[in-house]
Amino acid sequence: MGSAASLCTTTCPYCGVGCGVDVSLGRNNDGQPMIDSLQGSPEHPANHGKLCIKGSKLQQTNRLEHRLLVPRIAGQEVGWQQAIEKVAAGFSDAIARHGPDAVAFYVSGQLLTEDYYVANKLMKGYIGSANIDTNSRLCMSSAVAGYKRAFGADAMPCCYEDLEQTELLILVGSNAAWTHPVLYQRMERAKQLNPALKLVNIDPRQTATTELADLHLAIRPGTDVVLFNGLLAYLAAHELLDRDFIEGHTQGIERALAKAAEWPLERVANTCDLPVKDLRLFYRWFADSSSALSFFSMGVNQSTSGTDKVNAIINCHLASGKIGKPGSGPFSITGQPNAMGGREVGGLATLLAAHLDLHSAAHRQLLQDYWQSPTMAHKAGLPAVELFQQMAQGKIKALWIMGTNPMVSLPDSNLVRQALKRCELVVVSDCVAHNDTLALAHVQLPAATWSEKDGTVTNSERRISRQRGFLPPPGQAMPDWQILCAVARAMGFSGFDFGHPGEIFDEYARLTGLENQGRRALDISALAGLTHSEYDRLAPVQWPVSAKSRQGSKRLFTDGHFYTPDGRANFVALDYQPPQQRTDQAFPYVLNSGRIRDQWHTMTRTGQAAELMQHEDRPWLRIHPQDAATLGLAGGQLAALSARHCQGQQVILPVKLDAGVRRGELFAPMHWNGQFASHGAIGSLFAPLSDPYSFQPGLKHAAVAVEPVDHQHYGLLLCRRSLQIGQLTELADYWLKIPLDKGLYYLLASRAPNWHLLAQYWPAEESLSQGRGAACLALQQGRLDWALTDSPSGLPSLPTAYLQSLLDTGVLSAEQQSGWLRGEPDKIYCQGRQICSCFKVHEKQVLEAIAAGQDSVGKLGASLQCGTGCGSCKPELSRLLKTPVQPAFSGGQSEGSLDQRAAILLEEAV
Ligand SMILES: Nc1nc2c(c(=O)[nH]1)N[C@H]1C(S)=C(S)[C@@H](COP(=O)(O)OP(=O)(O)OC[C@H]3O[C@@H](n4cnc5c(=O)[nH]c(N)nc54)[C@H](O)[C@@H]3O)O[C@H]1N2
Ligand SMILES: Nc1nc2c(c(=O)[nH]1)N[C@H]1C(S)=C(S)[C@@H](COP(=O)(O)OP(=O)(O)OC[C@H]3O[C@@H](n4cnc5c(=O)[nH]c(N)nc54)[C@H](O)[C@@H]3O)O[C@H]1N2
Ligand code: SF4
Ligand SMILES: [Mo]
Repeated sequence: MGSAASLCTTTCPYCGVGCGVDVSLGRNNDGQPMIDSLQGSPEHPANHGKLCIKGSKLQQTNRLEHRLLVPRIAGQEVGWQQAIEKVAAGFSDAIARHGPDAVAFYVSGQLLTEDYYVANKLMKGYIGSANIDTNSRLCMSSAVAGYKRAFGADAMPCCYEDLEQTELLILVGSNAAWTHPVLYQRMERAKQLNPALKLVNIDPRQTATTELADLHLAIRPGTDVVLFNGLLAYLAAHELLDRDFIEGHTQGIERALAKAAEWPLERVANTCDLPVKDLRLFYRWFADSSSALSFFSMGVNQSTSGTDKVNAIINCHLASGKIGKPGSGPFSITGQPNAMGGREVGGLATLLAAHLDLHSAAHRQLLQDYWQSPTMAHKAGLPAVELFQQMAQGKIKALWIMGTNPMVSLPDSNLVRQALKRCELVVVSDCVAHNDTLALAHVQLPAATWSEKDGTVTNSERRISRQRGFLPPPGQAMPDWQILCAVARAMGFSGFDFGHPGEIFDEYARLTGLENQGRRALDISALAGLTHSEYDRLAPVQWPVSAKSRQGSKRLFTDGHFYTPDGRANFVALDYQPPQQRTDQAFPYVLNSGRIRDQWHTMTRTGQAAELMQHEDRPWLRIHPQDAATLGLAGGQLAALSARHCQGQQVILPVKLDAGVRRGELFAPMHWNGQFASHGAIGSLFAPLSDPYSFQPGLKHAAVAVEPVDHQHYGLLLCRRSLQIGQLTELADYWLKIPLDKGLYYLLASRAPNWHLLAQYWPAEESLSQGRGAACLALQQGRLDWALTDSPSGLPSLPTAYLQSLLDTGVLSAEQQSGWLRGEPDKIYCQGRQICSCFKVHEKQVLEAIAAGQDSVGKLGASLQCGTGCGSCKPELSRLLKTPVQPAFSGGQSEGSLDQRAAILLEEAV
């Protein structure tokens, strides 16, 4: 495989931890550069050499066969020039006919800062509208709004080192073990080094993150404001306020305290549904610790009271002076790799650019002069949810979506579909050839992606790092900033003649310093004027990077000065607002949603990697065993979910019993979509209701009805190539698609299955079907072409390694054939779920090792290697160590029995 490897350092394109990645490059047999191997950069301050499972599998998700390679108009391949002209003319025409506010960009926290900067400049300074919003609206906007209310700027004060320096780590609405795994491992290490460090986990569910917690507050969803108001009241009642800090650096505490005083301990306990003794313990710990860090994420932000939740947390830090000091502060953890960069350049409908204020005439003029642009947006544009609502009413005529998949990720996806259908011109730039949004695009533009494009991203601790391009973009794919500049020029605008991303960065860096003099938090003017090669070599650095802080800044507010007009931080007086999506008799369950360990969002990349589908191969609906019993649902069975606004349309998911979910609540993953499931996309169930300050939708709290669905016939189809979606719909009522290394399988359910159609889709040389039920095997020259097995009672579960082995084998033996037809996989494959994806260690091996006396995560690692690679599976290993039940595996992999065992195990832990 090629000549001597060269090394390139870049940044992981997944989460906001922002890990450095060292890539060894080689050449393939055609002499083309390719990734030989990759590992975490030991020098990068975010990860010190660590990567989680998603980062370490980046090679597998960078596959050419799924890429969009050529621009398309109405499904037809066209050249770039034609595509650019079409987009430019479409936008110019809509603006000429209906004004600048009739067009919009919907962009992404997964773009690079340079892409984002150009998109924002084009929309605000040239088109003259602020209709540029982003998927960060669904992610970070409550944190932005909360910081601005309290500090006068979107300025996150903390840094990762605080994880090691704090005495009390409070994880609020974060499942960091799965979503920010490298930081979670830092927490684990910090606890090992300092056993006095306490960790509190505030989450309605018991999650992998709870494993590390000294205290789990399984809070009633949506009541975080009450919990933190209660803490503020407790601090005041026990005279634990930091009077010097409050008097010297804040304003408004009296009103905040008056509101908090309405929340004595018992009332908090009642509303949050928490034991008084746990609350008291938490409050005592907060008061007694000389430092405390609130690490918060989507359980806080994605709420119709998300901004208030953020301020309730900040109030407590201000009141106790636990801010601007090592180990202390309200630490908003960003989800996407560059949600921060987007906020910095101002790529949201409610911002201007680079921390300049959209509502200040002086700032608008300053920016217009700087850009020398023909116009300037002067009022807020439409935030994401409202943008699509207005579009559904015909008010948006042209839309350009970049790097996001709103058909899956926005609430009320039926409305999103109507909106896209109503919009006259829908342009989508993406790196993959198919997703649910691309399916509705008039123009599809092939974007270059990670490993092919150059620019910067900012991680959760304000650290700017370079993403570096080291592979040529495939086909005609181009970096987003280049596509944007080409369209801007075709629309007749000057100001978009950038030849290199470093030139964009330079323009942006200068802007942050413009008439700043310490007035705006964001200042990276010391990075202006870099040569291309200095930009290429740029080392990770935390903003501000100004004349005063050339080496960057670890923490903000160390001098107690904030960015409000009087320099004081604001307390915010807060009332409790219950979640807007209320349950009632008809829709009695709260549906919570979020992430699983090995998938990234809408699966366009991670869904391609067979290894990342093994940890959870289907979208489990997690439900408490007693609720399941009431509903007549068994583990593994399918359940149908509906919400009032969905008008009878259902989402259907297989059930997993989980005593770590509260009664009356459900949890489902956000990832599945129309490419992987017929009824698995949950976005339609969430009503488009948003926080009044941040406009962030409440994606953690839908009101739904649940009922069992019995399709009567269930099958697993193993095959070498995909079926068209139309074929699948003919074949069965319900399907899920799961990739394998050289092939795939479908899980099917149907009231009246049409299995016979398979023989028409894929005529076989030889087919065997003397098995149970509809089990059959189609062979080509003795090799498996496709194979079906069925089950009367629920979606089948067969070990992935077994399915893969049937595809990998050449001519199938008589034994293998009859095993399939009897529905009995070879026992060597019946190892249970894969727990460790790095070393492919399965549940049964772990349980056997535990039975043989390996009684710690470390010992399991020493004997099986599990947990010694990326470490993402360590919380699960630690949970298995607590299981009292010994492995009882039969031939197949019965989810029912695994579920029951998991339920027992969780119940014991509760
Ligand atoms: N594996 C993986 N990692 C990811 C991503 C991914 O897709 N996959 N995406 C990245 C992105 S963009 C993001 S934004 C982050 C998200 O990272 P997280 O916020 O950690 O992940 P989520 O699973 O969305 O939600 C976190 C928790 O909020 C809890 N929660 C729900 N309602 C409430 C409530 O009312 N109060 C409290 N206190 N908690 C509540 C949920 O039960 C859930 O466990 O993950 C990033 N990392
Ligand atoms: N129910 C529910 N819904 C949610 C959430 C939830 O917790 N629950 N979480 C919300 C949150 S926090 C987030 S961040 C969103 C995420 O939701 P999305 O942003 O919609 O999800 P992704 O799958 O990350 O979409 C990114 C798209 O960009 C493409 N892409 C990748 N690289 C590039 C590139 O360089 N250029 C371009 N042009 N395209 C590229 C990918 O192929 C993919 O299609 O989902 C939100 N929706
Ligand atoms: S924690 Fe994982 S997904 Fe996040 S940046 Fe690091 S390697 Fe990438
Ligand atoms: Mo996110």
